[in-house]
Formats: sequence, C-alpha cells, structure tokens
Amino acid sequence: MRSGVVSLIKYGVNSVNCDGKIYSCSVKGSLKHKFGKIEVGDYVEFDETNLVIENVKERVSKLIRPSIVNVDQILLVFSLKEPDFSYYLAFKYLTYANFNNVKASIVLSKSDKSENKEIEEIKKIFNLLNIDVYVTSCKKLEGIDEIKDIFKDKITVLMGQSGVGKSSLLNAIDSNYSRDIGEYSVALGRGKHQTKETILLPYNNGYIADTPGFSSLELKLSKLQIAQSFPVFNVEHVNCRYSNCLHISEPDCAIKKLIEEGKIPLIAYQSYLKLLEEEK
Ligand SMILES: Nc1nc2c(ncn2[C@@H]2O[C@H](COP(=O)(O)OP(=O)(O)O)[C@@H](O)[C@H]2O)c(=O)[nH]1
Ligand SMILES: [Mg+2]
Ligand SMILES: [Zn+2]
Repeated sequence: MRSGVVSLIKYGVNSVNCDGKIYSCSVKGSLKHKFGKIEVGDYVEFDETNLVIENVKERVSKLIRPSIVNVDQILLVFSLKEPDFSYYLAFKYLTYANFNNVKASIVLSKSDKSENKEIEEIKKIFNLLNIDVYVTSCKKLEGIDEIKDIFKDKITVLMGQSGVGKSSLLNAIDSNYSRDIGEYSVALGRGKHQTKETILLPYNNGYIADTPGFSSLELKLSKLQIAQSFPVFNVEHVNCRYSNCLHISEPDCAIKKLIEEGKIPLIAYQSYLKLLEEEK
C-alpha cells in the first residue's frame, strides 16, 4: 500500500500524487459506501498494482466551494483593478474562511494597475484587523518572492473571482505550472476560459490549489453565524451585553463602541451590515 494526496478529480478518475508521481486511481466500492465522496486534498492509501484507493485519512477541514479538504490556509486573491477591489467581497470571503475555521490572508494583485495610495489604504484597514496583506504584480514580477515562503509544508487554496489573476500568480511562482490564463472580459465582469477544476500543485513540501473561481459566492449562513464569523467580531475581548448580539442596535454593544473609538474600520462594519442584509 502507498500513500498520497488526491490532487485532481476529472471524469471520475482520482489523480493521486505520491512522492511527486501521479497515479490514476479508482475508489474501492466499500470505501465509497463507508466514507462517501473522495475530494481533492484527501490523504489516501492506494494499492499500487490495482490502482485502487482503499483508505482515507480523517479530514481536518472541508470547504464546499471550491470542493476541497484538508486546507491549512486560504489565500484570498483580489485584483486592485479589472475586476476592481471591493471591501464587501473581501469581508465576505474572510467571513467564509472564518466560518470554516481556516486562516486566510489577502493578496492584492495587479498592483501595476493601481496607485500606491489606494494600496496603502487597503493594507492599513486589514492590518488593523490582523490580516496579512501581500501585494503582487505578475506583469512587473513584483511581490512574488515575498509570498513564496507562506506555502511551505501547507495545503493553500487560492480563492477569488475569476479574472483576478490566480493562475497568473501560480505561473509567476513556478513557470512549470503552465496554468491557462483567461482574458478579463468587461462584458462578463469576469475572466473567460477560466480554470475548470480544482487542482493541487506541489510546492515547497506542500500544495497550492488553483480553483475555478466564481462570479458570486453565496455564504448561506444565518445572521448570527455571520456575526460570529465576521473578522474581528469574534475576538475574545468583545463583550456585548447579549451573547447573540448582531451588533445592530442592541444596548451595550461592544462592537459599536469599538467602531466609535476607531478601533474597527467603518468600512468593515458597513460591509458587515450589507452581508447581514443579504441573508434573509
Ligand atoms: N496588468 C496585470 N494583469 C494581470 C496580472 N495578473 C493577471 N493579469 C491578467 O488578468 C487576466 C486574468 O488572469 P488569470 O490568471 O487567468 O485569472 P484567474 O481567473 O483568477 O485565474 C489575464 O488577462 C491576465 O493577463 C497583473 O499582475 N497585472
Ligand atoms: Mg484561473
Ligand atoms: Zn454587539
């Protein structure tokens, strides 16, 4: 028996990466019944002769969109332009990551298309919330070396709308990946010819996942789940009068106080209210 990681699932075939070699495996019938669907990111044991997956290790995390398991961290990619940066979207993805208990950092891509002033402004807001921000340009090859270290020993997922430059970033990190690059389409408001499947690419003793990306992400969370997963609203020192406080107009709301004191940026709170409005 050999062990490896499921790195791609296409046409019902599971590509298992084992010491850098790819084995195309099927799944043992009884395992399917017992365990359910195998996902990209699953650590499996397979029979090298029959090419059949016989065991799956317990998962540490599971994301639904993109469908991937055992993720150690999420790298949220937002382009500064085309598509334009949106705080609302950034906070939406951060809430999604928090809800799934996966650490998230931000990449601001296409820095060559933006002004320094705008970049500094965005960085300041997220740094205030203890969220790491990396700034990259694949066109000018800037900021690429700075993010290489964070992938070591981990499964990292690149997430973001299509067209923000996820595949371009991967190619800049390692040109051997040869990921397909889509053109950003103004009419569609997203990239065309985008990545179709989630795939794990080996890097620095870990893996980076390129994902299809999507034009919209539905959180499908209740208002209270959003309140509890929204970045900085879930820190320990926040002590609202009610434990189920939605931080709207409840008395003795610690969040409202932190906003008044300037410790939580107003734009974060506005994005939060917009997220709440969306979930009926
Ligand atoms: N100016 C500029 N364009 C970029 C940069 N990175 C990606 N792009 C362009 O953005 C478009 C979408 O890129 P792609 O990597 O396919 O995005 P993905 O859908 O997130 O994988 C392509 O036209 C790229 O050439 C960058 O750093 N600067
Ligand atoms: Mg892509
Ligand atoms: Zn509150």
